[in-house]
Amino acid sequence: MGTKGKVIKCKAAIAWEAGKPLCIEEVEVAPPKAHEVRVQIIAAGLCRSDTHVISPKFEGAFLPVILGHEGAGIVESVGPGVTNVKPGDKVIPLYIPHCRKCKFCLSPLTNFCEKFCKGKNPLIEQELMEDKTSRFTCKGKSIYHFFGISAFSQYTVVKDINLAKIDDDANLERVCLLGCGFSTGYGAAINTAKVTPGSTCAVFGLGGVGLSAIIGCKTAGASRIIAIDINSDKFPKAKALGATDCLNPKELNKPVQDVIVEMTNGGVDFAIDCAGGSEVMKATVECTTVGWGLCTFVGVNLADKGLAISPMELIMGRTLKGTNFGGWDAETVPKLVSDYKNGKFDLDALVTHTLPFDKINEALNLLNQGKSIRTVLIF
Ligand code: PAD
Ligand code: ZN
Repeated sequence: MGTKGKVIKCKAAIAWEAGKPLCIEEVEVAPPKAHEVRVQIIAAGLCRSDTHVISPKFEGAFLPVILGHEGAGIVESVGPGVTNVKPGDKVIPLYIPHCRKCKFCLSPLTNFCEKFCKGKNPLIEQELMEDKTSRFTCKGKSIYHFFGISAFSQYTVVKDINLAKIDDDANLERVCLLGCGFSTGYGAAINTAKVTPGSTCAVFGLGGVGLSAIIGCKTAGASRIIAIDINSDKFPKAKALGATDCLNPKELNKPVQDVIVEMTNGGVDFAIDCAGGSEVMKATVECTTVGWGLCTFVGVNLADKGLAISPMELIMGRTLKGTNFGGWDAETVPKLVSDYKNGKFDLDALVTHTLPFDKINEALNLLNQGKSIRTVLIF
C-alpha cells in the first residue's frame, strides 16, 4: 500500500512566469529512476538565490520551475543502484553534487564535482535529471527542477550524489539552513578565507549568508568584525552574532572602504562580500590591507556587469577568492549537522520567521522588503 514505485500527487510552489507570485499547485511526482531518490521535504528556507531566477532581469531561466534549494527531508523511496541512503533516512539535498570519483571530488582543494562544473551558470544548471527529463508534471505540463533540488514541493526527486545523509535526531526545521545560507557564509569565513585568530574582518551584506559569515569570523577568533549593510535594521542581529562595528554606506559622507581603512589603520585582513554587485565588490577589495588582504566573493547580483579592477590592487599583495556553498560537500555537511547538535553554532538567530509552506509568497515579500533573514517553510 506504500507509495514506492507510484506517482505521488502533492503540493508544490510553481513559478510559471518571471516576476509573478508563485502558485501552489497539485503536481505529480514520478518515482525515482536509477541513482535517483524521492524525498519528502519537511522544512525549507528561502534564500536570495531562489529569487534571482524568477527576476525579470534574469536571462535564460528555465520556466515553469519548482524553486527551493535549502531544504531537509526524509527519503521516501530510492531508485535502482542507490546505496548511500534508504527509505526513512533524514537527508539534506545539496546543489553541488559529489560523485566521489572525478578530479574535483578527489581533490581537497575544492567542493566541486565534474557534474557541477560543465555549465557556465550554476543558477540554471541541473534543471533536468540525468536522462534530460523532469520528474514533475502539473496540468499535463513538464515542470523544470531547480539546482537539482526543487525543495518547494512536498515531494521531490534528486540524484543520489546530491544528497547528504544526516543523523536521525537532526532537527530538520533548523538544519535545512545547512543546505545553503548558513553553510555558505560560515564556510566562506572558515574554509575559503580561513580567517585567523586575532584578525580584522569586514562582512558586506547582512542577510542569512552575511550573518553566517560573521558567525564564521567569530568562531575563527577574529578580534574585530565590521558589518556593512545599506539596511540598518540588520545591525542589532549582526552585533548579537559577533560584529564589533556596523556601518551603513548610505549614512557616510565618504566611500565605506575609506572609512574602514581609517578605522583599521590601513585596511582589514579579510573582507567577505555577501551582497553582490560591482560597487560592493570594489569596496570589498579596497577595504583590505595591502600586503596580505584577502577578499572572498559570495554575493551574486544579476543586473551587474561585475568588477573592473586595476592590477595594482593585486600587485600590492591582495588576494581575490570566491566560493560556492562555502567549500562544503556531501561528506562534510553531515559533520556540520553534528557540530550544530553539539552547540558549536546557533541557527535560531537566523530564523526570523516560520510559516506554513503555502504562505511562500509571504516569505518572498518579507525577504524582498528586507524584513526577514531566513523564513523556514514547514511542509
Ligand atoms: P539577502 O537578500 O537576505 O541579504 C543581502 C543583504 O545585502 C541585505 O541585507 C541587503 O540589504 C544587503 N545589501 C544590498 N546591497 C548592498 C550594498 N550595496 N552594500 C551593503 N549591503 C547591501 O541575501 P542572502 O543572505 O540570502 O544572500 C546573499 C547573497 O549571496 C545573494 O547575492 C545570494 O544570491 C548569494 C549566495 N551565494 C551563494 C554562493 O554559494 N556563492 C550561496 C547562497 C547565496
Ligand atoms: Zn542559496
